[in-house]
Amino acid sequence: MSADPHCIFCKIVAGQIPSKKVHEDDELLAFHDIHPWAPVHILIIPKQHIVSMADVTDDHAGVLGRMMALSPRLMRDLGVTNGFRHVINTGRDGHQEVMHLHLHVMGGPRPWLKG
Ligand code: DGP
Repeated sequence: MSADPHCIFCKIVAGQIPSKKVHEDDELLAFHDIHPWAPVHILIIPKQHIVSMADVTDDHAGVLGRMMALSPRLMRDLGVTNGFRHVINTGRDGHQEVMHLHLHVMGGPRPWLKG
């Protein structure tokens, strides 16, 4: 799907809203979450406007795999050495607030890692 002019993350992709980027390539963008739940908390997003996991089909397997595969390198680059956590929220009941698919990657020594 093409960019949604009302989508915050599409605006971040377009450079219309600033972000603390940690990675960018043709397909993906990664940046620090504005409300971190952990000492290191980044979001990895497809540049393409995919609303949520509920919209994912087999055609998205490649981009989803590359989102996951990117995460260990970014965590290493950010100094996370003792493990990290992935979260994808989907839809209203899944606590998704921003309707552009994103992978939360969180690391650092915190009690939340025990939950
Ligand atoms: P979720 O509940 O999974 O949709 O989480 C959305 C996350 O996006 C939340 O942790 C805060 C983050 N977020 C929302 N708006 C912005 C923004 O403008 N910039 C950045 N960097 N993060 C944002």
